[in-house]
Amino acid sequence: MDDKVHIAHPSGARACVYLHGAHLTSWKTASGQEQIFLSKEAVFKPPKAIRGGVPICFPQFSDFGPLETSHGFARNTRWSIFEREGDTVVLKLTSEDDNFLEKFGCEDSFTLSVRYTITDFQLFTRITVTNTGGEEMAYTTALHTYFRVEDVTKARVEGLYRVGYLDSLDGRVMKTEENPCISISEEVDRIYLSTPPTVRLVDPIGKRVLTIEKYNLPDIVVWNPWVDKARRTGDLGDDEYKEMLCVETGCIKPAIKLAPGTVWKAEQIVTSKNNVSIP
Ligand code: TA6
Repeated sequence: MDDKVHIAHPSGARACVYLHGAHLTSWKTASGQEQIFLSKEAVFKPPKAIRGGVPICFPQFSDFGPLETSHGFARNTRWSIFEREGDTVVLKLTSEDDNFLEKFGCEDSFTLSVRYTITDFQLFTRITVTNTGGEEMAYTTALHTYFRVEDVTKARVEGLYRVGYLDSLDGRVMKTEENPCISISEEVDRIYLSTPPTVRLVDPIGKRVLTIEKYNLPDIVVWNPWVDKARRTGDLGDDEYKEMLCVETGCIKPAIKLAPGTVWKAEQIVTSKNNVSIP
């Protein structure tokens, strides 16, 4: 059985999703432009997470949870296809799919689904978590999206002005964003909390503006490894940090608490404006 699914839109837009981690690795808009970064060194061999694309961090983001596995296990596990038609695919992972208790210490009973839909210039990602157990479950989650940029030193993130963030490069001390636009000239690893519903990623050299809208995903991580961390990352080319910028929407702090038998939904909508001239 193939390990990836292709979805397409009549406009010519198309995307590719691996069953391994329900991992979107490519999204091209109707203009044919690739919006997602994928490392040339990426390893497509479970249980290694694919470097680039959209790793789904669940049931925890980084070490924001009890598991030893950073970013949880959903991104390293094979999901199954639940629904598929044209411009949409729905993939599912349930706690019955594997022994996540023995392997990772996860005691929860859950169903996790992700629904990708594309239009000519938009990517809709809807996440649904159902607590199928008899106990409350707590989790953190994020869409760890590696956006493609032509030159990260010229790119910027807008919309986080005066938002508080945990600086992962400084003991996760709480700081406030003092710049209306976030630009990248060194390693950046920040967890912005309780962010506005919409932010923008501007890629002047690529002539693209990506508008990221989110529902029920209050937090945003901005990450670029820069030179040294890129060199230390085996599945990332030394210079590839220049072509990527992670803007990751999620629920990181506080964790989500889901009562038995209840459902949690969240959605991210990315709209890409291509061939725009940007000052
Ligand atoms: O989202 C930012 C981050 O938590 C960074 O600290 C860095 O570790 C990145 O994720 C990549 O993590 P990974 O486990 O995929 O190498």
